[in-house]
Amino acid sequence: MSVEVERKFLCNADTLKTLEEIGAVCVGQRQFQDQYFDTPVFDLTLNDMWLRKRKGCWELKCPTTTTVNGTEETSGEQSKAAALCSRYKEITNLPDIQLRVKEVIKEDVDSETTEKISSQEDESWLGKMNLVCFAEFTTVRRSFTLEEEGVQIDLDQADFGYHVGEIEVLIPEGGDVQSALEKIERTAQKLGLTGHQRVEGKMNIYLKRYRPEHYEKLLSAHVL
Ligand code: V4E
Repeated sequence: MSVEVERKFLCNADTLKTLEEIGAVCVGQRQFQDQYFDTPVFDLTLNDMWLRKRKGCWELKCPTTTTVNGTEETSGEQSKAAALCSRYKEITNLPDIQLRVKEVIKEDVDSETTEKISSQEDESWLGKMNLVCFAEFTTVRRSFTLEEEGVQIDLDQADFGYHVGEIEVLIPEGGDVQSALEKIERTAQKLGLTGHQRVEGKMNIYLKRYRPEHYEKLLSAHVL
């Protein structure tokens, strides 16, 4: 299981030129559709858990407790640079996803649902866990690497008209978060990013625009 440490940034007309100037190498462009699922009362997202289907594969992004310099972090203690970054564990094994989801949702799910149903194609488990799609959009992503830092930089264009960049480092669970944060901070400086505000992700904008009730609930719960 890996942990994704990432910082989002706003792109501008110079972003591509700057990436070239700092030696970032374009490693490709791809397009994917994401479908996000939750219960009608938002059991998953209120716990900051994000279940999605991307390119036919299930993924669950959930919060992770990370340690920096051997000490468990609490939100008030983060450095300014760390506060601009998010950290999520990514689970991609469907039976593990189903178990985790079952732990969180309040529906009474019989054990057969998670024992028997684990094929990527069979989606009947969604209904049994009362999961419905709440967001669906397509992203065109251009990816770059900055080899000297070991970071990936993605430029995303979502089909609902939002453009956002992210600098990301993947580490194993329990891996060196401090080093990942430093790589991201150095890359941000090379890109000339000066803002000290967290930049909104695609989902923030999507929910604000198309699912305002869901968005307000997540804001009130301090998930977004
Ligand atoms: C909304 C959200 C999550 C789902 C979407 O994650 P995100 O990283 O924005 O999507 P994407 O397409 O870039 O995924 P990738 O391909 O990198 O895996 S996961 C966590 N959240 C909440 C959240 C937050 N609280 N703050 C910020 C800045 N971003 C996301």
